[in-house]
Amino acid sequence: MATTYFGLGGNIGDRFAYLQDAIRGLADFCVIEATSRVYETAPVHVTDQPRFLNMAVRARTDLAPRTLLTHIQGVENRLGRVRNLRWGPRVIDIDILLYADRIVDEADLTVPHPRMAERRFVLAPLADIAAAAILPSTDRTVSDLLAALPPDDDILMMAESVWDVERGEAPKAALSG
Ligand code: A4P
Ligand code: MG
Repeated sequence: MATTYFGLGGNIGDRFAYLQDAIRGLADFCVIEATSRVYETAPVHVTDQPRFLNMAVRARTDLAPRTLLTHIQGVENRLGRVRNLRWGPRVIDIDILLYADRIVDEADLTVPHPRMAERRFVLAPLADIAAAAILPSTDRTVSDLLAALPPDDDILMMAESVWDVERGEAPKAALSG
């Protein structure tokens, strides 16, 4: 089995519930090993849209990267993801950030995720569960990359956890928004 890291984000509807539903969907074909804290982040690229909730997930899987991509797109579609504007509002986006120490460079799949090193909304949650992970083909860890970003205080920690890894379910405590 390979260890993989996912970045999750969404900015429409009950953002906590969509994160939890996404993890539940991932658990159908991955073993969920750890989940990060949840952060509220300012939208990047298309800035005139609601603020996002972002988090990261560590999982183990038997699926090859391309098959994994097909499966995560199935989860996005089941949760009602509509693809219109690139970088626009969405109920859930699931990106493959890292897959073992593999480099994948294909037309519709790039791993490590091509923009992750510049994005606090990716690196801050990822550092919660993978601070020492090294970006393949570099000698930089996730925490090195995070420390190299320009300062930005427009990121809020919103929840310690939205998933009980031991039980494989959302914790009872209510979260919404
Ligand atoms: N694709 C290629 N590599 C990957 C990968 N490693 N993981 C392809 C997942 N998908 C990958 O993605 C478009 C295509 O990327 C897919 O068909 C797949 O073949 P998409 O999810 O359909 O569209 P998208 O998410 O709008 O595009 P993209 O390029 O993935 O956008 P990003 O880079 O994910 O950015 N601001 C904040 N604060 N928080 C966010 O989460 N997200 C975005 C989207 C913009 N601004 C944001 C956030
Ligand atoms: Mg995406």
